[in-house]
Amino acid sequence: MNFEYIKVDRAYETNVALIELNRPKELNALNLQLMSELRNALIELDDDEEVRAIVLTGNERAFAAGADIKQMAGKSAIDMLEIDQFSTWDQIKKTKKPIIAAVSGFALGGGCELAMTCDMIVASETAKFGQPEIKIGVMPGAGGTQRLTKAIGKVRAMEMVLTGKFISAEEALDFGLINKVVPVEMCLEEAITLAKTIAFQSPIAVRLAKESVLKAFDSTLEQGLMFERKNFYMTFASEDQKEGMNAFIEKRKPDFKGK
Ligand code: DAK
Repeated sequence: MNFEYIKVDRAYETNVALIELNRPKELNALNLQLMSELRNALIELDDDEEVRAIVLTGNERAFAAGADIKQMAGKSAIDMLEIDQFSTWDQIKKTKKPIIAAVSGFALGGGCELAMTCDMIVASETAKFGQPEIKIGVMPGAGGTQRLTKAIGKVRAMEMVLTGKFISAEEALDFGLINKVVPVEMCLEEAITLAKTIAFQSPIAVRLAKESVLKAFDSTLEQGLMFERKNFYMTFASEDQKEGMNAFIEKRKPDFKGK
C-alpha cells in the first residue's frame, strides 16, 4: 500500500494494524486524497485475515483539524454533491474490524467526527475536541450533530456545535465521549494495548459484538435485542466458541483462529 498522506503499518505479530494520518504541516486537514487513501487502507485491512484490530492516529499536535477548508472554500453545493465524500466516510462506518482512535492535539470538525466514527477513543492530556464549523459559516456534515449528541447529550452538543467551543480531554472523558486520558507519550501505546486485547479474542465474536453494539444507535430496544440474540446464536457456529469454552474448562488460554 503506497500512500502520500497516511502511513500504514501492519504489525502482524500482534494482529494490530496502525494507520497514521500524515499531513503534519496542515494539522492533518482531511483533504479528498487523504480520505480516499484512508478508505482504501481500511478496505484492505478489513479484508486482511491477519489484521484483527486497527488503530488510527495523528501526531502530537493534531489528530486532524478538520476537513481541508482551503480545498472546500470555493466549492458549490453541486460540487460537494458530485464529489460524494460520503462514500469515503461511509467506509469507516462499514469497517467490520474495531477501530481505535488515538487522539493527541486537535480533533476538530471532520477530525472530531472521524474520531467519533471509530469504535473507541484513547486521548492524551493535550487533546482538544470541537465542532468549530459554525465559525466558518457552515455546520458539521459528517455526523457531528448526531454522534456527538448521542455521546454527550443535547445541551453539551448544542453548546459545542453552536458556539464552536473546544473541550479538553478531561471534559471529553467526563462527558462520555472518550474511553481514557493518558499522558501524551503513552497515548499510542495505550491504544495499541487496547487493540491487542481485542485482537486476542475471537475475531468472529468481536465482529458480531461490534455490529450488535452499533445496532443500538439506530434501532428500538426490542429490535436491538433481537439482533443481539441472533448474533449470539451465530457465535455458536464458530470453532472459536468451542475453543473459548473448552479453554476455560481446561484452565488454559484460548487460541482463537477466527473459524
Ligand atoms: N483546513 C486546511 N488547513 C488547515 C486546517 C483545515 N481544517 N486547519 C489548519 N490548517 C492549516 C493552517 O491553514 C496552517 O497552514 P499555513 O497557514 O501554515 O499554510 C497550518 O494548518 C497550521 O495551522 P495554524 O497556523 O492555524 O495553527 P494554530 O496552532 O494557530 O491553530 C487551529 C490551530 C486548529 C486552532 C486552527 O488551525 C484552526 O482553527 N483550524 C481550523 C479548524 C476548523 O475550523 N475545522 C473544521 C473545518 S470544517 C463532509 C465531511 C466532513 C466535513 C464536511 C463535510 N462530508 C462527508 C460531506 C468536515 C468539515 C470540517 O471539518
